[in-house]
Amino acid sequence: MKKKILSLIGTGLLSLSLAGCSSVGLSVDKLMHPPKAVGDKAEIQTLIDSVAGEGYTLKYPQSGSYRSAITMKDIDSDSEEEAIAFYLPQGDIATVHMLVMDNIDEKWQSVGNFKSQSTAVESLNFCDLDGNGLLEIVTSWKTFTANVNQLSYCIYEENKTREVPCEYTASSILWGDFTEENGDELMLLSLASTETQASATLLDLNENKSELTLTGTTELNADVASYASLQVGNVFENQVGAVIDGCTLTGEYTTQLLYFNSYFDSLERISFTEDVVYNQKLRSYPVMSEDVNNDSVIEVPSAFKHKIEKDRTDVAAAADLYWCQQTQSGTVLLIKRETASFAYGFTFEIPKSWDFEFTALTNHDTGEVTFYKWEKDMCSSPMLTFRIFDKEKAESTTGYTVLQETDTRIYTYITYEDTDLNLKESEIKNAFALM
Ligand SMILES: [Ca+2]
Ligand SMILES: [Ca+2]
Ligand SMILES: [Ca+2]
Ligand SMILES: [Ca+2]
Repeated sequence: MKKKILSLIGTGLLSLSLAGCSSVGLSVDKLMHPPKAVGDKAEIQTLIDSVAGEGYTLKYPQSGSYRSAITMKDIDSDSEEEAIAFYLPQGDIATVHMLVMDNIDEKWQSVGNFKSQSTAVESLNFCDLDGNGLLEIVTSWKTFTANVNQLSYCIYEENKTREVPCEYTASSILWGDFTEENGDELMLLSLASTETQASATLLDLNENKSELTLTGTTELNADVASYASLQVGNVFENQVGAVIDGCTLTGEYTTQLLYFNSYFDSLERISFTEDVVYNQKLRSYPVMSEDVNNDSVIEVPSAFKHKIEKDRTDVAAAADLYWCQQTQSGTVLLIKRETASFAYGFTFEIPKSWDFEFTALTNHDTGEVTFYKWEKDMCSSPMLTFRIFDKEKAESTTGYTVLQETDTRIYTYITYEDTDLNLKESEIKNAFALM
């Protein structure tokens, strides 16, 4: 949890605010793929100039992993990169072109030029639907309707790129081997809009590679207004699927788990129906699903506020997180419970030995998060205090045990006598993690 809980913040796309959330595309870790050699770069530029004509504009995909106007990628697995460029010819307003280029016999040349009916590129993606180890190009084009993007699907073979007819639209796309045979499938995710229902659709390529075929489809939660995090991974033991963390119009987060059921030959959504307190449908904290115990199954967080006495204003309740693993049968396994301080950016894993009620309260004036036993609807004895020292203030940490330091803060703790804390120093250190 420590690394990924707010991993999207670095991109500036996700706000800490509980009131609202922004949509994001796929991971943005590979934004730039510039040509390796200056010579190649210049040749590619010359080629685009000659194909696109005078006064064209380069266009940049607006989301996804590839955000350059010119993307370098080895599509056909020959260890040499091909180049893909998007441009709008001069005088046009709604026909962005996708130009595919390859270096054949020491010369960069056009191996496909496709004219869209779009003013902008949403994302450029590569997947392998026929499972031959060579990538296909899936482009998502913006339309005039928000969250409805037109898809195109191209195959590059024998120095030629050809387009396979594709009438599908999607808000976002994912791909992976969801059927666990015959290469990837493409998963189209659509948010509810004036034109579309909230749904997921699984597509594959037919045998003679002439059309995309429907492998499965399922309805999705129509209250989800944007996607906050999309992942492909194990949704329960030995079952790959899609984990969709979404944000509702009212600013709450919710998770949907999808997988392809080979027995019933259908795309299924796991319903969060088991009646246990921590099996939560909506959460107000921006915590995304993540594999928190490294067993390769992705856990879904439920996030609550800790208990606090009525009318208290000197302190605020910290977050109480339950990391849950869903199962095919609908039962839920509790994997880990943590207290999280979003204000100070740390988590503390709750030890199994705490079989009593407790709470964790934050005092922003003193920089402290304190765990108390909770009895008769109120805090009783304090057990453990994390104190976060601001380095700028240069206060003495004497009496506190230091856990970790960042550029601006020193994280420390103290314990109290005669409590049920029941933790050694090493256990406290192990349970503590920065986000
Ligand atoms: Ca290549
Ligand atoms: Ca392929
Ligand atoms: Ca497959
Ligand atoms: Ca896990």
